[in-house]
Amino acid sequence: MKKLNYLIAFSLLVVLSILIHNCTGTGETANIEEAAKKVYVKPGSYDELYAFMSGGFNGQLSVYGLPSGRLLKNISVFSQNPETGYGYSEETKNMLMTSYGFIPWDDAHHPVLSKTNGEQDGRWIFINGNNTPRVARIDLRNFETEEIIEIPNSAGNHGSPFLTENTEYVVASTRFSIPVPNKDVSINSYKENFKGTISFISVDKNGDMNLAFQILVPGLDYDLAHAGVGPSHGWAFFTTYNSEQANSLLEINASQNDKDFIAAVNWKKAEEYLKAGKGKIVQTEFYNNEFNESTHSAISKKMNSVVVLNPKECPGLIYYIPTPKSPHGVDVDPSGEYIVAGGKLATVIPVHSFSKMMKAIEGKKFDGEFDGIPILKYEEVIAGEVQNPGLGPLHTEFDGNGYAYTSAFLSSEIVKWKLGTWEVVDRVPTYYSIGHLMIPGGDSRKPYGKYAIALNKITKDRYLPTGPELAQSAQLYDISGNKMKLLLDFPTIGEPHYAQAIPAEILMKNSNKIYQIEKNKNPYAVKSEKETRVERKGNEVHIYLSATRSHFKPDNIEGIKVGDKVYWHVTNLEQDWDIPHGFTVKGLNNSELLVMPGQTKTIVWTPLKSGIYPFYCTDFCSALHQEMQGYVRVSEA
Ligand code: CUK
Ligand code: CUA
Repeated sequence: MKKLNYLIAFSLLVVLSILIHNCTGTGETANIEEAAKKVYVKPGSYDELYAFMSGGFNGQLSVYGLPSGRLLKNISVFSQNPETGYGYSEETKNMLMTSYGFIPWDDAHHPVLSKTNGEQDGRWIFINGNNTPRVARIDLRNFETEEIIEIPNSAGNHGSPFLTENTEYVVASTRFSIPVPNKDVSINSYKENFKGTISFISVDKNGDMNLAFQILVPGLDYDLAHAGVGPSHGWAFFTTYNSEQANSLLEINASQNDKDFIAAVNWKKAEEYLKAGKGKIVQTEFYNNEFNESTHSAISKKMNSVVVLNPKECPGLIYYIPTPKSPHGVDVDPSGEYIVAGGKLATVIPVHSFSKMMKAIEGKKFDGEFDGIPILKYEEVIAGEVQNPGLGPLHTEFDGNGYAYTSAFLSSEIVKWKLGTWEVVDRVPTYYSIGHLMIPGGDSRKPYGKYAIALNKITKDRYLPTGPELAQSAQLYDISGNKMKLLLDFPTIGEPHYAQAIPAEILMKNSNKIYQIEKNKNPYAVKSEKETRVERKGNEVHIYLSATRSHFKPDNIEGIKVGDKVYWHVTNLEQDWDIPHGFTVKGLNNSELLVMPGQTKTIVWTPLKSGIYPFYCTDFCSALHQEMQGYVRVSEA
C-alpha cells in the first residue's frame, strides 16, 4: 500500500512538473532593454565577477565572466586536454595517477572557493571527481590544477568538496556505501557489510592537501555537505538517503521511510578523539599528486594508510537529524544558525536550528538510534518549515540580506523566502529543471547578493539545436530588488552541476603566478639559447629546445632513428608574462604542448617512419608566428 501511494504521488509530481513547464510563459523576464543594459559589458571592459562552472561529465572547470556570460577559459582538471598538453606532457601526466592506474577522466560536480573566516579569499578553488573518488585544488594565481588527492574507502565522491570556515578541511562523503576495506561479498549483504565514510582532508597554508582522517559511518547513501560557520564552526552537515539500507533502489525500496537524516558531525570533537589515540590505522592505497612549483612537474605520491574513527567508540561525534524524504542539498546560512535541507520528495523545506540542536544534544532529546548513532527529535531541532516551496526543492543559497533562494527541480523555479518567518516572498521560473543555483558568495558568510544563477538540467528550446546533445544551460537573474528578474541565458560546457563566483577585483589582485626562467628548476630546462642541444642515450633522444619570438632553437635536427623515443623539452624563454608558445611536430600522436613564459614542458614522440618532419609553434605569438618552425630528419634504424 505504502508503495502504491508513493508511486501515485511521484507520478503526480512528474505530470505536474511537465504541466508547469508547458504553461509558464516568459515569466519574470526583466524589460528587455533594462536586462540588456545590465548584462552588457562594453568592448574593452572587464566583467564584474569571475564565475567557475563545473564541467560535469567533461571533467573540467570552466571560467565565465559575469554578468556577460562570456566564456574565458576551460581549466583542465580531471580530463586530459590536448589543447594544452595537460595529462599528456611528462610534467602533468602524474596528476592523473590513481590506485586504479592512470585515469584521464572524471565526473566533476562541485567547485568551491577557499575561505577565510567563512568569506571567499580567492586563493584556490576545489572540485570533486565523483567516479574515482578524487578532489582537486586549482591555484587561482594561474588557473591551473595544482593538486589531486584520491579518497580511499569511498565510492561516488558526491558530497564533496565542501570547506570548513577557514579552509582547515575539505570535507567529502561517499555516495555509495561499500565494504570497507573493499572485498568480495554478496551485494545483498548491504546491511551487514556496507559502510559509508566521511573524509576530512586537511589543507595547509600553501594549499597542500592531506587525508587527515575518515569517519566510518553506517551504510547509507551520503549526498551533499556544508560546514558550519560562526556559532556552528566545528560542525559539518551531510544529507543521507536510503535509511532503509536497500542495495537496490529499483522501484522504491529506498524511499519508503518518511524521513532520512542529516548527519551532524562534530569535527572539533573528532580532533580530540584523534589526539586521545582513538583513531585506527587502516591499510589502503591511494594517490596524492602535487605540482612542484620549481620543476613545473607533478609528483605522484602513493599513500598506504588512513586513520579511521568509529563513532561507536567516539560518543558525541555524530548525531542524526531526521529530515523529510531523501534529502539532497544541505546549506548553512551566513549566520551559521540555520541548516536548510532540500528534499527531492519533500513538500516543505525543513530548516533546522543549530542552537536548538545543541540544546537537544545537551538534554539528550533522542528518538532512539540508528546503527549506534543517536537520532535527535525532529521537533526539538526544527526552526521552521517553508510551506509551498515548489516541487522538489534541492539547494539553497543566501543573499546576506535575510533571504534564502531555493531551487525547485520538478516545478523548475527559484523560490525566494525569508529566514525567520519562513514565508515565500517571490518565485521565478527557470528553463528548465534547475539543479543547483548559485549566488556569488551565497554559500559563504558574505554573499555578494546581486545575482543568482540557475544551473539547469534540461535545455530544450533555449538555443539553436546542435544535434541531440543540446548545449547545457545557465540563467542569470537579477536579485537586487524585491522581485527576481531573468536577465540572460548562456550555454555552459558540460553539465553545470554547481558553480561559484567571486568579485573580479579579488582575483585580479591575486593572479600573479608567473614562471621565472631564473627560478626554473626543471632538469630539462635551458636558461638561454646557448644551452640548447640534442643528446642521445641509447634509444632515447633528448632535444633541449628553446622558444622565443619567433624561432625555435635548434631548428634543424638530424640523427633521429625510426623507433627512437624522442623527448622534446621545450623551454619558453620569453620575458613577457603573457606570451606562451605552442609546439607540435608532424605525426605527434597525442597532443600539442603549450608552454608558458619561463616554463619547461616535455612531450614524447616516437617516429615510426623515416623522412623529414616539420615542427612549428601552434599558438599565435607575433607577426612572425607563422615563421616559428623547424625540421627534424628521421633515418632508418
Ligand atoms: S548535484 Cu551532483 S547530481 Cu544537486 Cu550537487 Cu546534480
Ligand atoms: Cu610561438 Cu607562435
